[in-house]
Amino acid sequence: MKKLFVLFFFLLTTCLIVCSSKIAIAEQPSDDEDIRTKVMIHPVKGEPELEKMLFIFRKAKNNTPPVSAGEDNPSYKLIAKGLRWASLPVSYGINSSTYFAVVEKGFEEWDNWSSKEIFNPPAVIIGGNLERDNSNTVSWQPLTTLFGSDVIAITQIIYNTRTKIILEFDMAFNTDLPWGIANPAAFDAQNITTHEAGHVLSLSDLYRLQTSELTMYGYATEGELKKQTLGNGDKLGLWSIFGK
Ligand SMILES: [Ca+2]
Ligand SMILES: [Ca+2]
Ligand SMILES: [Zn+2]
Repeated sequence: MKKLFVLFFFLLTTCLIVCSSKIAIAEQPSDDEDIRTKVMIHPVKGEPELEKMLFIFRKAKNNTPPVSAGEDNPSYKLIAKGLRWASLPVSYGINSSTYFAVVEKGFEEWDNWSSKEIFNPPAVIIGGNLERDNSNTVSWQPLTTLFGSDVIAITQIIYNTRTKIILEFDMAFNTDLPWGIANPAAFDAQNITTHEAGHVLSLSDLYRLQTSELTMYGYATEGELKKQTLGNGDKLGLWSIFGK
């Protein structure tokens, strides 16, 4: 009788462990599922071959990354194979004097790991929008009304679906949230820029918790700085587009 009880207890414990680990696996967000809710694709008026793709960068949920998460994770995801700028370097303008230098650093982090010159030094601009106007812009704008109060930033790229040439990008940072430079209570402008610049290169977001230390991980928090420096997967993605 005692043996039977021990066996029963053993089976019950095993079942509980297996079941709970199954649930934990099921809760891991898959890249594709999450991307469907955070990427919007629109046609471009009067230009039937063109498409706009909008990436929406949201505040992190309180998920604890597994111990296996690290900067050496090799994951990356391309928006589409063969999508590219017709010529380099890409020129762009920034509408903020406060964050001008750190935004440039965010873009240049990708240049630092490539033998290609990908981005020109930025220009000072006034305004900035998400319009198809042949000008690549980085601007601070209120985004909460249109995209929700957890939206940190958005990046839009416009490309030709037939030739796969990227024609334009526009990036906007939500002025309804606190911004700063290495300020624990605010979103770090360089940290967020480095991530958003990955979309300009045609890299997509990653959502699996194992990728949480990479620049292209699709969530960020106030005070976070880790996206300023590329991880292994980010570099592998960069090199898959431009060569090493
Ligand atoms: Ca450069
Ligand atoms: Ca534009
Ligand atoms: Zn993103």
